[in-house]
Amino acid sequence: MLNFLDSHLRYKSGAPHSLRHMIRYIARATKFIHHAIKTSDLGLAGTSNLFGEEQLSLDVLADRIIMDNLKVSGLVANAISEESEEETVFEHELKDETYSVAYDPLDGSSLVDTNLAIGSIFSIYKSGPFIGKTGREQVAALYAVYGPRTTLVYTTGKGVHEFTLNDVYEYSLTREDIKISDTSKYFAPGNLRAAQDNPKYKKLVDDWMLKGYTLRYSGGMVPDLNHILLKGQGIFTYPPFPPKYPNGKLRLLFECNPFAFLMEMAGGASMIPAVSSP
Ligand code: AFP
Repeated sequence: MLNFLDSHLRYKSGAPHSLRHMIRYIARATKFIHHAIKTSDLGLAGTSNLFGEEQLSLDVLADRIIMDNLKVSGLVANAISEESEEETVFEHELKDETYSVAYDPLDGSSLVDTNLAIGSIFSIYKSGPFIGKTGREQVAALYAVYGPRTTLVYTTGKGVHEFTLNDVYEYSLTREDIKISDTSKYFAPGNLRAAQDNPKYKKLVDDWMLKGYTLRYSGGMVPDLNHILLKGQGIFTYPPFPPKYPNGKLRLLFECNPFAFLMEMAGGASMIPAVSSP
């Protein structure tokens, strides 16, 4: 019985009713996105379907699916998507405890046309303005990976747990209490070209190669970090690359905070530079 997301949330997450309910709506959204990825004919922006109607690109579609689900949950006061970056404040009557949700609807969307794994990332706070919030204030973080299988990994601060979408569209527990060890043999060096201009980064990468670490890098943060989490070891980096990304490319609110929370809850460590993209 505890094998499904609903019951796991209820009996193992330690989360209040309102948060559990909201996570269920997020999981619901990821099922629609899974379906859209499997069935859409790529959905490249500006293309039209058989009936001549313009198609939404997958990232825009994913964004709408998530925003709609957050809205109907009735538990979200405000939400912000990496896709729009305009905060949406929900005006409906909020009765229970409410939340603020920051999300990246389809991270790695540039990989869609080549059929590499992609994902959605969610960072959840007690409701309030996003400005001034720190990652430490998150009450939950989760992500979905759309790969050969669709999986969902969540934490509410009590362990990190993985669920796999089965053929009747239920998330069923595949790994409970995922842990990361202190040692590593994998490295995922994002933005490797920065090593050309950054001697410290070059030294680090050389050191990993000299130690015989195995490279595991797809160019999608979600599957790359998911690999580290599920193998229980690994290092992921994404250093700055001026002038294009003087503070690195990854976004603190949408990508770094939720993954830092998940990694730390699994016993790993995260380091986010003091100055990072908002
Ligand atoms: P997209 O969503 O624009 O494809 O970016 C994905 C991503 O933010 C992250 O998933 C990767 O770690 C990173 O970009 C890779 O970026 P570069 O290929 O530009 O280094």
